[in-house]
Amino acid sequence: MSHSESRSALGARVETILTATPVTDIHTHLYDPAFGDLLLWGIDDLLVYHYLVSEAFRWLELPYDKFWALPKARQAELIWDALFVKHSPVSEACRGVVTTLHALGLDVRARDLPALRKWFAQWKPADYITRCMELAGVKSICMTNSPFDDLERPVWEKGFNRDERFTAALRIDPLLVSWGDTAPILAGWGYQASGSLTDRTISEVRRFLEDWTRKMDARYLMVSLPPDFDFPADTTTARLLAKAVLPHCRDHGLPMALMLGVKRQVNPALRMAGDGMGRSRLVALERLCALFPDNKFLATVLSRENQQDLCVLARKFRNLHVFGCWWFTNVPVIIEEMTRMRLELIGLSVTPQHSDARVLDQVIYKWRHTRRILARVLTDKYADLAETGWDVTDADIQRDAQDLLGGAFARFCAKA
Ligand code: RAT
Ligand code: ZN
Repeated sequence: MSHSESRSALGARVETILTATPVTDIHTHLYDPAFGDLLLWGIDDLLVYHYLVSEAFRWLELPYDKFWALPKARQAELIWDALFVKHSPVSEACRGVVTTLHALGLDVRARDLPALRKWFAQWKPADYITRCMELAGVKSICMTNSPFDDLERPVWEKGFNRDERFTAALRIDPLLVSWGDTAPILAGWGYQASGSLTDRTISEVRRFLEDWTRKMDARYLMVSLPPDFDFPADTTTARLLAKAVLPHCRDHGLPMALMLGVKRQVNPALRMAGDGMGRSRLVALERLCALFPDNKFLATVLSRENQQDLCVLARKFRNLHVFGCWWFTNVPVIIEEMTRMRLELIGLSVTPQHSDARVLDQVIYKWRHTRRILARVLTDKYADLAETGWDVTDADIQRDAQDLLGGAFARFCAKA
């Protein structure tokens, strides 16, 4: 913003450049089209998204099991009626559906679910993927891939031609958080793993990680952990991390993503919508970064109260990369605060957002909403600089936008 440039002109420049900069979506629950029906899309899946299920139950009176016994279309109708017809869809997850429909060119004023269904029915997944990625400005989508998922595993085992827009991340929650149940599963797959963490078991866990890292061509490994996760600690989680997972990641130059603060199944009757959250002990992450300087960590945390501590850790450890406004933090009030805080404390070596999309169409709203906030925050930062005469050129803005939308992440992953 030179002396002659108004704030609104600067804002328009930033917004135009951000919109034109394609993003690498580093964490989603979407699938390469080769996985067939595992890739969810369309109005009914948008409506039965677990974020909306928990909101709908605030109004619904029918028992949980009656709801789950209904076909998906009926569940979608109940959610539509409760959250979009009987009340205004102001929550972020509801607004997301409306933004998505609008961006797709649908008339949202009609509030006509049968008409919406008719429109979606004309699409073929292959074309629809391209359309959604175009509208979202997304160039590459990282999946969450679990060898422990019975629907997903056979597809990997059989092999398929990869769609180059979809990359993989190896998810290992069962291995790290429920070893007691997982050891026999590994044994059933031919790995000589026993309940106690003997040297033999550790090397077999490493062989398992090797096999799946290769099969998936995984870009990183990942786990979500509860608020009370500690390190070092006399727990199987901590021991498996230290002895098997981190040495594997180090040897392959792969980051380990830690998603901290989830309390699984606070209300199991809500199924996938039943997870809660808590404040994490970030001293565990501090020790991991310090004790494993040759490892790279990606981290995102659920609790708002943890966000400043996380930024400060990133200032101390260059083997830590902060990413995303995860799940319950993915609401504008918190995204804006977190993004400002991150830029102010760490600058541009951060990945401010991932979509966490579970339904393909969601990438449209997740990235439209995020880009708008990013534009506001970046404009404020540039405007502050402009007061000193430090003007940003379009090329500067482009470079910064690329860092935020995948460039900084790629550089971190490529680091030795
Ligand atoms: O945001 C979500 O959809 C959650 O259900 C979780 O999947 C979370 O993102 C995770 O990856 O554990
Ligand atoms: Zn996720």
